[in-house]
Amino acid sequence: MDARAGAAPGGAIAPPATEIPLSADIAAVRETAVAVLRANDLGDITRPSPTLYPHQWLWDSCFIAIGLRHLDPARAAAELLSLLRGQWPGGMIPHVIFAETTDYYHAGPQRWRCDRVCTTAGGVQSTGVTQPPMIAEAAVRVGQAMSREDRADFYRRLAPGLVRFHEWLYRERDPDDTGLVTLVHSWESGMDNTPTWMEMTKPVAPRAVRALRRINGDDALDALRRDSKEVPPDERLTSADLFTLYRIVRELRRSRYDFRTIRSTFVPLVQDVAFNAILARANEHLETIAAEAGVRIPRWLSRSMRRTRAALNELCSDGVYYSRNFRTGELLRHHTIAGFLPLYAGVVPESQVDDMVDTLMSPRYWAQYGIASVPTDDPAFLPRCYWQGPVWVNMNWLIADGLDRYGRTEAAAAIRRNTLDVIVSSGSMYEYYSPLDGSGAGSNRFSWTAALLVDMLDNGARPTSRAQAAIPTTRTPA
Ligand code: 9WN
Repeated sequence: MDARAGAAPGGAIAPPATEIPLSADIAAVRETAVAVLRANDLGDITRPSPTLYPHQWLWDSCFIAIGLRHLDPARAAAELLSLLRGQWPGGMIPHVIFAETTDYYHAGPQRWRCDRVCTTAGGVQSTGVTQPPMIAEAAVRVGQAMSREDRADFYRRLAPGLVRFHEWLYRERDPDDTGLVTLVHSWESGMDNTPTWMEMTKPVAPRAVRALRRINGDDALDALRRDSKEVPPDERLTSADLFTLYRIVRELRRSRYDFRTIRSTFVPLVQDVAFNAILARANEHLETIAAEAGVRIPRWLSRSMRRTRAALNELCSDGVYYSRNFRTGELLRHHTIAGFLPLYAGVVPESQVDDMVDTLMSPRYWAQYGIASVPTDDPAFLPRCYWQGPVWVNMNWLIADGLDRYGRTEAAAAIRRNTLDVIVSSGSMYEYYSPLDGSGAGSNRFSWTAALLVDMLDNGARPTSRAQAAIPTTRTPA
């Protein structure tokens, strides 16, 4: 059942910030956020963080554009249009488009070698997989901040590539017309080491990793990785998991990044619930953008897009949404933040919404600071480890947006307030935060945290006075 009829219309910009003045302290935190965005700006792309992530990431650029629209709508539009530079002739928009920099990234072009094995954008280096299709959402938000003429021009430039991207998603990744697209790597989900994906990848660990695991010697691998120089290793995924992800990239490369070939390999294949929920919402926005730009959506694509909404509800069991193993059809029964994204898609039946909100607001997900990416009572919960427990600002933003459209505006406001509290009391733009004590973790000076903070503040959300009192006097410089 589709609950959209009962949901409030989405996408409108909330009351302008000018209506609710910022206190000096909050204005200073906003300035820190703006400085982070400026420092990470490489021209028409923004890197997610200055050290750990020196290139352009697909969904990062979308969240970044959502914040940048308040500062400079034209620059925000450029951020999204620049994603098309990396679009492959078949339509895929890669998860990372490599910038011309010698800065180190642990999964750089040499791991993918896309140019050598298939036809890519040419002249632009990228990875061979994609990431959650947030472009249409970001484009609509940016469009709202533009004049009618500028928006029409922006949409005309974006729409043809965006339609081709959605065509690729269905043609390449849903060849059986299930309505759900299938992911071939956890990096495509954006939630790299979430327990769901780790359950799927563990069995295909490289032989050496499995051997070391048997003798509890996986720590030996730590010396071989370089992504944990900026961030303590226990805030990132384990070395064993990381080397497994590298192995999967190798296999994808051998398959020339072609789904029909990948299907016959050992690569784990997942119909990821969060990715498909984001796609369902993106499809709605794509229709708006295409109509305004005068670009036709092929009939077959419209049919596939419609199927996604219904298919998402096949992923629900006893009121909980899960991802599904594409090969076996089994639900991957891990409770994680991904299971709440159907609220963002607007596909949760009205009768189920309050139960889901109660779960979100319960101490399982909402400890001191919500929302934990893995429930705090789950054996896999680690408060500062990446996608295995920390609060992520983009997840909170998406869920709050969905709740608004369901008319659960108080819950949405509580999530935004709480998100602002956690950022503001740290005083810095961390990649993620512990739900237990609000301490920042992962990379600092992280762009989407900064951008979404600006977006929430400029749309009128405010932290509590408790958080303002906790603002540190010394902040990490941008
Ligand atoms: C791999 C850039 C990206 C985010 C992902 C996050 C992390 C990359 C990594 O950083 O993943 O794509 O090297 O760890 O998990 O969501 O897009 O910020």
